[in-house]
Amino acid sequence: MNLMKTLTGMLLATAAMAMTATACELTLKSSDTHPDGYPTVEAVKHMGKLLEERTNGRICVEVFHSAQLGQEKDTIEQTKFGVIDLNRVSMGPFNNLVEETKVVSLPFVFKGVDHMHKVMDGPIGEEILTAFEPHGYVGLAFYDGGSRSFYNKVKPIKTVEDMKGMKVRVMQSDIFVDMMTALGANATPMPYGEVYSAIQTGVIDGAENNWPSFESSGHYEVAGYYTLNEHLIVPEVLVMSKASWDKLSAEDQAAVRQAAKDSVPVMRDLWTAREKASEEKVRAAGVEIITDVDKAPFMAAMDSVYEKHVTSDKLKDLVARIKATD
Ligand code: GTR
Repeated sequence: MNLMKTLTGMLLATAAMAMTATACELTLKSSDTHPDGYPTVEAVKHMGKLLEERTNGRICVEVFHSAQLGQEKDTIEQTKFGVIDLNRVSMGPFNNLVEETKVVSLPFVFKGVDHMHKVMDGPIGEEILTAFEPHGYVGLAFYDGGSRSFYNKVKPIKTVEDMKGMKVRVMQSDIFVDMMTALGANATPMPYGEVYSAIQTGVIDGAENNWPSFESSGHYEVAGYYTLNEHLIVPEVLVMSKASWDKLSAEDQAAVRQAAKDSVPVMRDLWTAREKASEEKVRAAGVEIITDVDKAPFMAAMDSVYEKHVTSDKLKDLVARIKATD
């Protein structure tokens, strides 16, 4: 009996020790608007796994997906104050806060996804990551956001003229509002989470996004026309709250940065696969996909957007360097 007691006691003590050894001293709270399984969500989970391994279980990441912590614009504010530690968002909602993010949110600024990768993986990308810091964020890594195209519930859009008078939701950034106005449409800035019912009830006619978001949000169920005009390639960003960052040792900061960087190739593979799967799902659902679009008139209409938003020497220089990257 005594032996049993001693053995049980020993086992319990070992279990408790094992638990202490693996228990996270710090759990970083991370926000994402997308559902579980979405490439960005999985990439941040992967980053967390790497970080946990590399800090011997001291630092962990918990991803709150599906906008559990709020819509992007609100979570960006909460991140500034350290209520949220990590945040994976589009660059769009950062435009009005960090002006350098505007240059990679301009319509048709990238020639394609490969061009975007080249720019974001190089010195311009580094400069943009650094630009977050004075605003209370630490830029950690860029993720893919594919090409964004228009979808709506009214008619197949084939030309710029077809955009006239259409009520289209955009992300909450002045660039996108001006982009729609330049195309003759009525822009409605609105949080992502409100778009489905806004299309369904006819508050708006449509919106614009990439294949995975069009599919995972269910917008394809209420907007039956998708025009592949690919007006935007907006990279996504993973930021950390500067307030949370400052609490870490230099060594742990380096570990966070490295784990974030190492999640990028994983994200890109997941993204490629998801784009294909989402396209298949949307096509199978019977959405009319308009591919015979002449992009030139859409591009030509963007001059006024560049004139209005690319005003400082800093932004002019960045845009010129993006265009010169090949
Ligand atoms: C998605 C992006 C989200 C969000 C959304 C939107 O493509 O991944 O971060 O910005 O678009 O349109 O609001």
